[in-house]
Amino acid sequence: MKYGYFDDTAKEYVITDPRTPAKWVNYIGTIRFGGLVDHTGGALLCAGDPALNRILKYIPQLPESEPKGETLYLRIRENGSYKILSPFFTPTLDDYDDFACHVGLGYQRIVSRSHGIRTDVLIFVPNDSPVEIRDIKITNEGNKPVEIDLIPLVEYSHFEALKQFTNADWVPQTMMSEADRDENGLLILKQFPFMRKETKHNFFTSNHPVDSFESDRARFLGNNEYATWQAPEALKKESFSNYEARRGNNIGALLHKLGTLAPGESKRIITQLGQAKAEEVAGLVHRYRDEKNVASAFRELASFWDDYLSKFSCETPDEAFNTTVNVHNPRQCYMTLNWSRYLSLYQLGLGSRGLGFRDSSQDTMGAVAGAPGEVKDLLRKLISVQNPDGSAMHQFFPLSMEATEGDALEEGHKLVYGDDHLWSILAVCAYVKETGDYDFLREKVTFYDKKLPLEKRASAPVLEHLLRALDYTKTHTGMHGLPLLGFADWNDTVNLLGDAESLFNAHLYGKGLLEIMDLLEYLGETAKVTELREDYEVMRKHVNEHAWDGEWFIRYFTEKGEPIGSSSNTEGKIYTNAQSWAVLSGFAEGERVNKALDSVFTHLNTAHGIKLSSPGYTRFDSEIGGVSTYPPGAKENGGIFLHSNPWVMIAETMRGNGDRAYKYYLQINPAAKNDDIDTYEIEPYVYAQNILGDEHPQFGLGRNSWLSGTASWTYQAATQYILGIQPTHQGLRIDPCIPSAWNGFKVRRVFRDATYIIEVDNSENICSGVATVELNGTLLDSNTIPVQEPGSENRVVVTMRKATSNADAPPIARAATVS
Ligand code: IFM
Repeated sequence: MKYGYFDDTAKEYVITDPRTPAKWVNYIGTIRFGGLVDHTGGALLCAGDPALNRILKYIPQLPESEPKGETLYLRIRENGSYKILSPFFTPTLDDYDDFACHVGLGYQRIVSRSHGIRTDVLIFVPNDSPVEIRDIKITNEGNKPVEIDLIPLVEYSHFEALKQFTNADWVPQTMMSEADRDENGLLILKQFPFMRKETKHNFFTSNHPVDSFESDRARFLGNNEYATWQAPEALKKESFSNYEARRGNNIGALLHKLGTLAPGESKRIITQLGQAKAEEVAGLVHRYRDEKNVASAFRELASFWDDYLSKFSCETPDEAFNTTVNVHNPRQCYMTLNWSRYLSLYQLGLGSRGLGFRDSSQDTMGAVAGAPGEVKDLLRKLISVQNPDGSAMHQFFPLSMEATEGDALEEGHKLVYGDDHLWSILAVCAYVKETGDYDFLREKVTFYDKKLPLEKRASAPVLEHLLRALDYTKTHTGMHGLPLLGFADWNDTVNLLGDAESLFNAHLYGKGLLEIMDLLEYLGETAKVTELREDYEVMRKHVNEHAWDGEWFIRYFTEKGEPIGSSSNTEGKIYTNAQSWAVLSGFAEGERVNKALDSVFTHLNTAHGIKLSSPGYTRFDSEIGGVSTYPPGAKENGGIFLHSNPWVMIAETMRGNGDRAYKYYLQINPAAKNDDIDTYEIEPYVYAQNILGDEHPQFGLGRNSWLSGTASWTYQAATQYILGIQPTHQGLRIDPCIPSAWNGFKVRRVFRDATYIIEVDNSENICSGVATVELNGTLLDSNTIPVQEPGSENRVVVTMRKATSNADAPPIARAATVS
C-alpha cells in the first residue's frame, strides 16, 4: 500500500504518493482519439494511429521529473511576486499536503492540495468526440484571499511520430501555430504542420478568457531554453508574448488570470485539446465549453463502462480476485483491444509496429463479451491482412491499413511467422460463440495483396479464410511432419534458420482444428469434420512420436532435426509453452499431461510467476536468435513472461487441479504486488508483460505494463476456466475448477442478451466436478445451459460433488476434458 490503494466502490486505484518508482499510467479515449495519461498529468495522445497521427510529444526516456505532453501550473501572486506551483507534482516538485491520482475507468482525476489551494482535475475523452477534456476546479481552502493564475500547457509532436525524433530541421521548420478568437472573444490556439493547414489541425482552448498565450517553447522557457520547466521565464512575467509560432517546438500555454479567490471560493475552467477539420472546431469547442455538456459526456463515459463491465461479474471468497476480474482485468482487455502492443510507455508507437495479427487476435478474445461490435470490426481488419495462401501479414497500420511482415523481413529468414494466421481461428470462434452471429462466417472479406488496389483483391467468406489458415499449416511442415517455425512463432525471439519446426505451431494448429471441428459440427458440416479429425490425429501422432522428451515436451527442432527445449540441451532445456499447449491442444497423451505440467511446477515456477524457459542462454548465439540478446532471466530468455502463465492455469484446470491453477493465478495477480511494490515497481492495477526471473539479480522487477496478451488470457483463465463459465455454440457451459478452499461463488453473466445469475455450491470443498445444474428450478441433464430468451433473467444453481462410487450419479461435467 506504499503508493496507493484500491477503491473498489469507485472502481479506481488511487495513487497517494506521486514518487512512484516508475510512471504509472492510465488510458483515456480509444485509438480513434486518445492515448495514455500518466499519474503526474503527462499525456501522449494520438488520433487513429500513434505513428501516423501523433498529437503530443511525450518522451518516456526523459527523467520522471520532466513534464511530458501536458502539464498545469498555478501561479499565486503574493506582494508583487509570484509563487509557481505544480498541482500534478511535476515539474516543480514542491511539497504538497495531499496528492491523489484516481486511476478510473477511462478517466484520470488528479486532486492535490498545496499552499492552501486545492486543485481537482478530471481528464477524459468523451465517447464520441476527438477532444481531451481537462475539467479543472481550483478552491481556496486557506483563510486568506488568494490571487491566482492558471496555466495549462501542451507540447505538440509532429504528426509523423518518428520524424519528430529523426529530423531536427525539417520538423521544426514545418510546425506552426495560429491564434483565433471566437464570437465571444475566447481564444482558440491552433497548431498544424504547414502541409496540413487546410486539413485537420490540433486545437487547444478553454471556456475562460485567456489573458495571453505562448506557442513557442523557447519563448515559454526563455533564454533560448536554458531555463527549465521548473522555472520557466514566461511565468516570471505579467503576461505572455502572444507570439504565433512559425517554426520550432510548438506548445500551447494559456495564461488564465482567475483574479482573487476568497476563502472557500472555487473556480472551474475546462480546457479542450482536440483535432478536427477547421470547419468542425467551432462546434466541438462550443459543445465542451458548456459545463453541463461536459458533465453529461462524463456520465456517458461511465455508462459505456457500466455496460462493458455488466456482462460478467463475480463474488468469490477472494476480494483481490473479485477486484481484478470485475474491474481492472476487463478494463485492461479493452485497452489492449484498442492499442494492441502499439502505444505504451514501453512500446512507443513510432513507426515499425502497428497492430499485430497474433496480438490483436488474442486481444479480441478478452473483450468480446463487453465490446462485440468493436471486436467484429477489428476481426474484419485482421482477416483482411491474411494472404491468399492462408498465411498472414504480421501487423498493420490502422489508419492506412498497410500491412508488413514485421521482423520476418530480416535477411536470411522466412518471410512469415508460422503461427500468426492460426490465431484468427481462435478469435473468430470465440466471437461467434459469444454472439451467435454465424452470419459473420459468410461475410466476404478480401485477402491482402500489397500490389493490388483494394477493389481488385480476391475475397472469400470469413470461414474460408479460417480453413485456408489451417491448410497453410498442414502443407508447411518439416522433417518430423511438424509445422515449420517460419521467422518465429508466438515466441518472437527464437529465430531458427531454414526449415526448423515449432511445437507451438503444432499445438496451436491442434487447438485451431478443435475449434473449427466444434463449429462445423454445430453447423452440421459432418463430412468436413471427418476430414479435419484425420488431420488432427496425424498431427497428434507426430507430436507424441517425436516431441516427448521423457519428462516434458520438446519446444522446437532445428533444421538439422536437433531438439530445443530438451534435457539434452545445456541451456533452454525446458519451455513452458511446450507443456501448457500440449494440454490445450489435447495432443498430450495419458500420463504425459501430468508429467508435463508437473515439470513446469518443478523446473519453471517461482514466487513471482512461471518462467518461460530454463536455464537462460548465457551468450549471444545468432543461430538461436533474439532470445540470446537478453541476459538470463530477462524477457523471453528465462524471464517470467506473464502472457504464458494463464495458459498453464488453463491446462491445470483441464486436468482438474484447481488448487494449482489458483496458486498460479495469485502469484501474478498485480493487486497482490501492492505490498512488495518497490521490487515490482510498476502499476499494481494491470498485468505486465514481463517480470525478471530468478536468474537475474533484480528478480521480481516488472516491466512493460498494460499492453500484453496477459490481460486477455488471464481474464479467460479466470472467467472461463477457474470459474468455468464458458460460452459455447450450444449455450453457456458451467464447469468450474476452483481452489478447494472455496465453498462456492456467484456469477452474473449476460450471454446473448439473456442474464444468468449463477450460484455455485462447493460445500464438499473439491476443485472440480459439477453434479447438478438447475435452471429456473428445473434440473438439467447437462452442464450446458441452452441459450435463453433475450431479455430474460435466469437463476442457475450448480452443485459440485465428488463421485464416490460407480453407483453414485457421476458428476455431469469434467468427465474428460483432457484426453
Ligand atoms: O508473442 C509475442 C507478441 O506478439 C509480442 N510481444 C512478445 C510476445 C512473445 O515473444
